[in-house]
Amino acid sequence: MERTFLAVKPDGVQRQLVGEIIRRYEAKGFKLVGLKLMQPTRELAEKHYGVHKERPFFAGLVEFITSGPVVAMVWEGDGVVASARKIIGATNPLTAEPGTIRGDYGANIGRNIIHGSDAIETAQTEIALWFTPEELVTWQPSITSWIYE
Ligand code: DAT
Ligand code: MG
Repeated sequence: MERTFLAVKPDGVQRQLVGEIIRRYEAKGFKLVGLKLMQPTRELAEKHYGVHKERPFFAGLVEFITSGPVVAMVWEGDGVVASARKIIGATNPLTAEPGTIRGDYGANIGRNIIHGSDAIETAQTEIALWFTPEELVTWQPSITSWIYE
């Protein structure tokens, strides 16, 4: 089954949006298989955002993501990578559609509340970067047959 990596960023945690964000993915029917509150090290942040290391916003981005606790999560479900990104909305909260997390709660590209993997391969890399295999839980929600035919 497909998995994605999501992280409520320090702004989302400070703004007390953790419950609201988890609620959206639970309500959609996705399965939570990993969850932890942690303050990322600089090393982890630089690896996570390595693809952006030449961009002018990289230093500020790493500074921001390491500035406080984040809620790191792994969610599972059919098509979860693309669907989770749709629920998150566009990178810039000012252009993100209302109804998306960034569209509903954000007002600045550098404070866009949540990270989500952008592809299945990226998700696998990010899950391995943020979680050990033992931290991921195999379980069967009793409602599965009401979510999938
Ligand atoms: P996304 O988080 O939607 O995948 P991204 O991978 O292009 O977006 O960029 C990673 C993060 O970097 C993004 O969530 C916020 C920050 N960022 C991107 N573009 C930026 C910009 N032009 N100015 C400031 N921060 C930016
Ligand atoms: Mg990205």
